[in-house]
Amino acid sequence: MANLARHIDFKELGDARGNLVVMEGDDSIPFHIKRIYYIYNTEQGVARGFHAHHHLKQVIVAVRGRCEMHLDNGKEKEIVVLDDPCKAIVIDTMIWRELHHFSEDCIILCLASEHYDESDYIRDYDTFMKEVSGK
Ligand code: T46
Repeated sequence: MANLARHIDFKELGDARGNLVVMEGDDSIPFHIKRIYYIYNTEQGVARGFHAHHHLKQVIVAVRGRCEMHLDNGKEKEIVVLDDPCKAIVIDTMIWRELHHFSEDCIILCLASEHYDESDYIRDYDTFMKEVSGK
């Protein structure tokens, strides 16, 4: 089986009032967090992503609902289901990612190692394949 994403299990600090999960930069998150964004209200049937990053690393977690993350390093492919607010994945550099099958209530939280930089994106799959295979 491919292992394109590292998995992080967060401790759920729940009590009688409800649940609480902590993510700390340079600790349970394996980099200094420079940016946080979240994706929600994704229309049914819509897929997102379809790119890779040269330098960006991200931790991604479905804090509500469910979606599928399709990962590809140019040699192997893997599908990871995100459906647990206590379980995140770390996506390294040069991994093609697509997000599919969002549930209506899905909220995806993304912690990023870099500020937003469009020039870090590889949005064309053929270009990604050439770069990742060193051609
Ligand atoms: C990723 C997946 C999981 C910004 O201006 N700043 C930002 O920090 C981000 C993330 C996006 N944008 C702009 C760029 C586009 O005009 O917001 C628009 C939507 O972004 P994009 O089409 O890249 O969204 P997704 O959901 O396809 O991809 C995003 C992240 O860009 C990407 O790094 O891994 O979520």
